[in-house]
Amino acid sequence: MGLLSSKNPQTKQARILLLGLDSAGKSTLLYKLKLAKDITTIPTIGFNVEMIELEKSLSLTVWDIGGQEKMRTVWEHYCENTDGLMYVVDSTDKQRLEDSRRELKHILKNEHIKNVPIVLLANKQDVPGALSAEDITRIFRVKKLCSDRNWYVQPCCAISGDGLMEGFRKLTGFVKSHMKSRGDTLAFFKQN
Ligand code: G3D
Ligand code: MG
Repeated sequence: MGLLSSKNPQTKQARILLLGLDSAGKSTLLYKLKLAKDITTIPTIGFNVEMIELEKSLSLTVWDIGGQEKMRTVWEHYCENTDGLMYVVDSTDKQRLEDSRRELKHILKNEHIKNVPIVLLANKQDVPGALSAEDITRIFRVKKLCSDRNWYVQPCCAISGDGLMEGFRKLTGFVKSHMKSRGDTLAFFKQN
């Protein structure tokens, strides 16, 4: 695992937090994107960091913080300077949906990520009986929870990779407009 810096000096860097309960599929999807192949995952102890460049102008540094109960308490320490959130939900783990929603609701209150865009990944769509992206949107009450930011719920399967690029592309678009609006605000303050 390495943190590569982009060769193109014009490339902007965005910091993305990849969150979700343990076993949601965070590490699987990160490595699927990075290596474009399946790997055997081990439970994340501490964190993994990977750099993903989907387009020339923006490079995403994705922080995969562990989702075990004791790690969730440190999520908020990683919020500063975050430009985008990717929140992974195990769409088959109906027993822990409420836990997942509660953790998301809690982290979204963090001042550092106010208005920061989010994509929720409704993962494990390959499993029969998995809840759909629409189900997750409704059960998580996403419209209300994320009313102060851009959001999108993307169905995916981290093992096959289906939906992953779509989810990260959506987030990239959100992050670019978020960075632009933040830049515009800074420019406004400099002028006035
Ligand atoms: P985490 O990093 O969020 O804790 P992992 O989760 O990436 O370690 O994944 C936890 C388990 O879920 C792994 O299985 C992994 O293979 C499985 N998984 C991840 N994504 C998918 C998916 O889209 N579909 C299916 N069917 N399984 C998935 P194991 O058996 O190694 O615990
Ligand atoms: Mg992991």
